[in-house]
Order: sequence, then structure tokens, then C-alpha cells
Amino acid sequence: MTTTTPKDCGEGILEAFRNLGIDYIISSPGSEWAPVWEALARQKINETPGPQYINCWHETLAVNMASGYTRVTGRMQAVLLHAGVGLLQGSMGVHGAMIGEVPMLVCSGEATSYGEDPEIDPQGQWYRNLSVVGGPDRFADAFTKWSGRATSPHTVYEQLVRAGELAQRVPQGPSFMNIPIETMVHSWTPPEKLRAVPSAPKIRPADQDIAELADLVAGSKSPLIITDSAGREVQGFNNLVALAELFAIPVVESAALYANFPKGHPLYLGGQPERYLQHADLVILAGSRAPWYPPQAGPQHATVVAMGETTVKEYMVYQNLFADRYVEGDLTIGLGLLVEALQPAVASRRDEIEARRLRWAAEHDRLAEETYAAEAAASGSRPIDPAWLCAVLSEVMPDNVVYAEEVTTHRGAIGRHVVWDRPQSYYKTNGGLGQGLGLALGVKLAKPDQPVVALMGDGGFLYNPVTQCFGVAGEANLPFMTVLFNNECYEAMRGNHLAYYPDGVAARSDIWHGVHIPGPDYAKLVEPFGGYGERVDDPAHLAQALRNGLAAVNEGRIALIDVVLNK
Ligand SMILES: Cc1ncc(C[n+]2csc(CCOP(=O)(O)OP(=O)(O)O)c2C)c(N)n1
Ligand SMILES: [Mg+2]
Repeated sequence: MTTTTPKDCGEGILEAFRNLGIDYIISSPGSEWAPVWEALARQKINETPGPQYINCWHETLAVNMASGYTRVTGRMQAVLLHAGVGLLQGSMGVHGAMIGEVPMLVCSGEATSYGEDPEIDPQGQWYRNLSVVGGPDRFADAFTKWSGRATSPHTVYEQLVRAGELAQRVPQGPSFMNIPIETMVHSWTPPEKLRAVPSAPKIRPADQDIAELADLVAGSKSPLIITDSAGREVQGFNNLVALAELFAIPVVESAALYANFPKGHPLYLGGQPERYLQHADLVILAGSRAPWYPPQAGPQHATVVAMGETTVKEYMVYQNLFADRYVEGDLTIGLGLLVEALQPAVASRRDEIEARRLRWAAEHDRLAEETYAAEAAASGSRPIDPAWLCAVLSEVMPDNVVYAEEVTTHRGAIGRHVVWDRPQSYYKTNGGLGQGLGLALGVKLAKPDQPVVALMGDGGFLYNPVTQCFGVAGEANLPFMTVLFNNECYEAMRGNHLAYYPDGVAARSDIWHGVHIPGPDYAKLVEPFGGYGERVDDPAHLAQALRNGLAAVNEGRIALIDVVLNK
């Protein structure tokens, strides 16, 4: 059976998504989307290749799922939300995509005729409830890279294509299109030339900049690399390894957003750049938006070179990189070019490089010994010590595990004690709490054959649309495991309170506000979804609990292991 029902702009929108190479339309529904649903039904009947539709039960989930998928695959997706209200509900995730530089095409609609047009009845909700003065694109302006509206049925297709193209240009980010229902139901005449839209070209750093940086590296006695996102692309991860190895340059992560470097590598020095900054004479910021803290604590004796497609971030209010030079352009390409440019300089410096390699390997081993010692000391604690939870995770999880992380005070423990050596094994949320479960779903969508584990603080977990996430995991067949870092509180709040008022009334009286979480029996939350749940506070049972969760996920069920922690 085929259908040739007259084509409206719903078809135009779907055609734009097809030509933008979008794999998934991820949506939390709204009544404006009937024209697109019609087009999707037509697509199915006619067996036309095109994006699949994923129905989400919450806007935050839709946006974060799209983000997670794009962060793994590099491919922009479409998110359909409902009017101004759906956009507002999803806004934290859209903001997260902006600061994470994740390309995304977000759309929501509005009505413009409010029931006064005899030709179309958009229904009364638009008149009574949903209209937004200035349109939803006005809201979106604050947390997207670009926002605009479809101005007519004759332009909507090209406008949407262009919004998608804008989202993929550096700095990448979400674009928003407000598409009125009256436009969507209007007839659509496809342009004469429909074309597959090319993805954005990558910008190659200038040869001169690379050559000068290569000279700096070759002449440096003590170079250091700091990164948060070199591993955004697999090849970026590999190029960073090649660069570090070639000249024996140690790598430190600072607030990593991706797996950037193998943690077991002798040149890996952990997540505290502050330890090594003052020793360095050259610091390469290889995708590092805020390399040290406080901002003025940068290296005093080093030449600082900031590399990346966008080094000075528009979305940041304040940024102090200490940069002496910039090598701007695609980071993966830049790192690869730097390796090439440095090859000829190796031979004459071999002894110096080898000496440095040994020196940093010894430091790496020293850090590893400290890490093991901390794990051994933590191993017997009941409830469980976070360091021990992380150590056991590393032992139990297979090499191909992928972590999606949304913890706060346990970030240091994860950085230090959870091992990963492969690219694409770790993703951290961007922006506010409530996004980790959606991120995990999106990562699972991109990596259906690998186990995905969400590492969640108990407080952070409760900001997520939990019910909706577990439901969508079932509906879309995306089983993943949640490991809850459950210290029964917002420990970060206590920490901040103490930092501001070390000798304050709360510290002296133990009267805290905004700290304690009398949470539910979290393990039971997966039950209605056929999931596997287990609560564990005994370190002797931890490994088995994690194995039980993993086994359930391997069977296609969701799992939640609620790990009760001592801090
Ligand atoms: C949307 C949002 N609301 C509030 C906060 C403030 N906040 C930062 S950390 C935190 C506590 C997180 O608790 P949990 O995940 O249990 O981590 P812990 O502090 O215990 O390590 C809160 C509420 C936030 N970051 N985002
Ligand atoms: Mg907590």
C-alpha cells in the first residue's frame, strides 16, 4: 500500500530532517505535531527511508537522550517539544546542550490564529493557555545558539535546514525553530532541488600556528597537557595519546566531560592540574574551558597555548585561560597535525624525551599506589566507602562498559578509582542536575551492544524524571543500569555551607538545612518496569550486587543498585 495524500508542511519538516541526515526524532508530544505524525505515517506506509520517532515521556528526557546520542555519534538529532511550555520543561537540557556544544535541532510550535480563522481550528488551548507573548523563540533565545521562527509555508523547509546547519557550525549547539501549527497544516510544494545537506566542514588550524606550537613543544623541558574534552571524538582521544607518547608529555584532566586518555597510561596524571602547573614551562590546553581553579591560579612560568575549535567560550560569563597563543580549528585535526609536525624533532631529543617518560611514569605509579592504598583502607567500611564502590565497579564492569555520570561530591572518587582506558567510555552531564538518566538512555541508543551504567548521586537522581526514564527504557528497548551513590544527603550543600561558614551556627549545632534526603527505598523503583533492584550497604556483598545488576541488563532489563555510602 502506498499513500499520496496531499502534502502539507508536516511533510516539509520531515523532508528537512531526512535531508539533514537525522536518525531520530525524539519527542515529548504536543498537539501541534499531528502534521509531522501524518508525514511519519506516510513514511512508514510508503517505506520511505527516514528518521525513526522516539516517544519520550518527559521533555528533559527527550533533550538529554538526543544529547547523549549525539555526543557518542557526532550526529545531530531533532527534538520536538510542545509549545512554550514543553520548551520550558526541556530548557535545562537545551541549555546543557549549549554549554556542552552539542548540535541539536529543537522545535516547538504555537498557534497564530487562536480559533479566528474559519479554515482551521487549532483548538482552544492555544488561546487560553499556551500563547506566549513574543513566541516560544523568545524564551529559547536565552539558552540556544540560535532561535527563530518559520515565517511562512514557503520558507519553512529551507529555514529548518538552515537551523540544522547553524547548529552544526562551531561553536556547535542547539538551534530552535518555532513552527506555527497554521504553517504546518498549510500545503507544501517541495523545492525543485532537494539535496542531502552536507555536514559542517571541519576547520583546519593554520599551518603556521601548528608549526610554531611544534617548535614550542620541541624546545620545552617540561610540557603539560590539560584537557576536558579531547576525547569528544575517538580520533581525538587517539591523537592525544599519540602526541603525549611522542614527546612524553603528561596529560591531566580538568573537569572531564569525556574519556580523554587511558587512565592506566604511564603519562596519565589524574584530574588535578593544580599539582603540576607551576612545574610546567609549556601548558597545552587541548580542549579545556576552565583548566584550573581558582581562575587566577594558572601557571606562572609557562607559555600557555589554547587549542580547539572554540577556545574562548561565548556561553561563559568569565574565563581566564592565561593564553599566550591560540591554535584554533578542529581539535582532533590539530592534535593530528601537531603529531606530524613533531615527528622530525624526536630523533635529536630522544634521550631527553626518554628521561622525561621515566620521570612521569614514576609519578603515575606513585599516584596509582596512593589510589590502591586509599582503596585498601576503604575496603572494609560499612556502609560502603565511595572509593571502594568505585574500585569494585572497575573490577566488575567489562572493558566495554560506558558510564554516564551525574554525581557531585563523588566526582573525585570516580575520577580516581573508576578505571577506563578506552575512548567513549565516560560521559558527564552538562549544566544542572536532572539529566543523567536521559544521557544514559541516549548513550545506550548509540551503543546498543555495550553495557551502559549511570553513576548517580541520590540527590541528582531525584532531579531526574525517573519514572519516565525507566518507562522509556522499556518502550524503546534501552536497558541500562543505575548505580546510586547514596549518602542520603546533598553532601555538596553541607560542604558549601561549611566553606562559607566554617564556624557558623550550623557547624556548631549540627542543625543543617537543605542537606538531608529521607529518600525512598530506591531499589523498588524499578519493580513496576520489570527491572532488577538491590540495596547494598555491606562491602562484602557489593561486587555480587553489581554483577546481579549487570546480568539483568544483559538480559534486557533495567537495573538499579542502591549503594549506601558512608559519606
Ligand atoms: C537543577 C539543579 N538544582 C539544584 C542544584 C544544586 N545542587 C548542586 S549539587 C546538589 C546536591 C546533589 O546531591 P547528590 O547528587 O546526592 O550529591 P552529593 O552532594 O551528595 O554528593 C544540588 C542540590 C543543581 N546543580 N541543579
Ligand atoms: Mg548525595
